[in-house]
Formats: sequence, C-alpha cells, structure tokens
Amino acid sequence: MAEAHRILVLHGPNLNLLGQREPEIYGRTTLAEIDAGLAAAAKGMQAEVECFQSNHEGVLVDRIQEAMGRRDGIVINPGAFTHTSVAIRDALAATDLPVVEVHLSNVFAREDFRHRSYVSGIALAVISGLGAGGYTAALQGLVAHLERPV
Ligand code: CA2
Repeated sequence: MAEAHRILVLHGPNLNLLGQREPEIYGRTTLAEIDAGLAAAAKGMQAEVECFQSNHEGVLVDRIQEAMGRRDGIVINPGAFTHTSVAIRDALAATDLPVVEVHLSNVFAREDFRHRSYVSGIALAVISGLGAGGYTAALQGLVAHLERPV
C-alpha cells in the first residue's frame, strides 16, 4: 500500500475561540471538532493530518519550517496574520510544499482590510466562506493535487 499523504493543518490566532464567540460569523463548530473531522476524513483519503493552533506568528513560522521534508502539503487558516504577515508567506514559500489557504468566513464580503492576503499569491488554492466544511474541502483538494498524474 502507498504511504499516506502527510498533511500539516495550521490554525492562526484566536481560532482557539471557535464555537465560543461570534458564532454568527464563524459558526458553532469548535476547533477540536474541526480537527477531529479532518482526522476522520483523512483516513478515507490515504492521508494523515497533524493539526496545530497558535496565537503567535513566530511559533507558526517555526511549525511551517519544520514541515520541510516531513510533510507533503499544508492547509492553513492564518487568521488575522493572513492580512499582515510577510513572515508566514515567506516561510510557506520556502517549504515549496503545496498550500491551501482556508477561511471560515467569506473575507471578500467583509471589511476591505480582509480582502488582501499575503498568502494567496503562493497558495495552490484558497477556500473562503464555507465554514468548517472548507477545511475538509481543502484537504480533499490537496490530496487530489498530490495524487495528480505527473
Ligand atoms: O474567516 C476566517 O477564517 C478568518 O481567517 C478568521 C480570522 C480573521 O481575522 C480573518 O480575516 C478571516 C479571525 C479568527 C478569529 O476567530 C475567532 C473565533 C471565534 C471568536 C472570535 C474570533
């Protein structure tokens, strides 16, 4: 049997509050539920996920760097760092891994400052506005990309 695709799932600042605050914007699903759903979905996709959340930019950069040579792709919701962090973009680009950027909300239907992403330009794909289901869609798309005929 082929090796499982090793996918790193990163969640940025404040996403640990999911399900507890602002459900009208971000839904009622908790981060633990999202991570459990991804682990279950991965089993049916010849994949395995490692999920990690941090409120700290440098910690996220460290985890991205650690993925080099150890992971096959990255799913990331950079949270507010989406709109501010050249460091996260540079780290993702340096890995040379396929990256899918996820947002729970449709950032383009929100304030102007959320319309710019430092990550989208180096991402394979961007999913925005599908709520928690966006993570599963991202995982599916990333695995399909990894399994594409070359
Ligand atoms: O829609 C998304 O997933 C965002 O990445 C979420 C970020 C926001 O800054 C981006 O513009 C879009 C904010 C995450 C905050 O998460 C919370 C969850 C529950 C309660 C409060 C904040």
